Amino acid sequence: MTIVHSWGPPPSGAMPGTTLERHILERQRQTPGATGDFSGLFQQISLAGKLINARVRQAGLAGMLGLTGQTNVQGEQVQKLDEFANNVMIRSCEAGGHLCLMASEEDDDVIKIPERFPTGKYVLLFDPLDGSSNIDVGVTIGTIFSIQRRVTMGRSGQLADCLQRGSTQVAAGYILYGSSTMLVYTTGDGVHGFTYDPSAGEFFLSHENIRVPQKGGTYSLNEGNYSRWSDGLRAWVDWLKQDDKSTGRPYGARYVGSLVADFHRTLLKGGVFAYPSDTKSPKGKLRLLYEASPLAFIAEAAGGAASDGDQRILDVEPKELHQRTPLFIGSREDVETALAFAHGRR
Ligand code: P6P
Repeated sequence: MTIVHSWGPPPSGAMPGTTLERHILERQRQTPGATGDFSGLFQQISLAGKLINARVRQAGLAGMLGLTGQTNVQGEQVQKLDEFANNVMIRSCEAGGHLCLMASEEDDDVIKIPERFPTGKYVLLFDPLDGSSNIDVGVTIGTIFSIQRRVTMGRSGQLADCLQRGSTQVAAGYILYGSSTMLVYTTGDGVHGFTYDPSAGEFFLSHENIRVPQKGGTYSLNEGNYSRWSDGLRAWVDWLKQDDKSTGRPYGARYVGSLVADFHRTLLKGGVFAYPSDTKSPKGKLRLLYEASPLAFIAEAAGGAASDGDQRILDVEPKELHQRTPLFIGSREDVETALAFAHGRR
């Protein structure tokens, strides 16, 4: 990975760094047959990220903390910022003519494009603000998105356009609202990170061609679920904690409890994040289409791995819009070790 120092506080006349817009347009020019549809959609997602970022940074002042009193399709308490982020993603992307359909963690059903707008060839699936339980305590949260190409015909998209395997994604990314605000994305050819400069109102390329280390030194999962895990999984975590310098153990434990934060650290530093199935969540807790699948697309594009415990996340054939999945993701060697224990091969 090349750390590209984005535009700091420039002396007069300093050339700016590479903005997200310039990066996307340069790739559009290098893509035969590109129509600009993807570039246009990406600009709208970037705008949504800037608007959500501004509100997240002022949540406490803008009366945006706390709950709305409603629950979403997941049965989770909807936070005011969740609702705001969901509306911003929808309003920013619905009118551009690039999408035939959207789907959100916050909406039970697919989100149709209003009749007054043209439709296009892409489908956008997203978790508008993941980690919402952390909003009121100032912990990093994030927006996760996945872009698929439609497979149905007609003006409007259909559920089938959403229920596609992760391996067919056109692009995937996330926006991290942390100590800095970053947008990380891939189209499958390299993973690139952009850091937001609020003084310019732009995302600047700061992490070009991110590669996840083949092996790391941290593990990230909620050990509060230890009693609910399989014997193999417990054996794996117990193994990680043993003192054996030759295999880099004990691993360090890192768990934010916000998927985007835990994944971003794993992507940059290596190691493994897991939210396995357990007796409380037999299908896992995380959602396939707009959490595990986009992050798996990024992990693999960066040289890492992502599995549901039995197969690649990107090979899972989705059956339902909000279906959940177990997830092991990160450094290829660490994910393979976790799977070996989970299957009793270690
Ligand atoms: P637990 C946040 O609510 C979330 O959906 C993910 O962001 C995070 O990885 C996970 O749940 C944390 O779940 O059960 O450890 O609190």
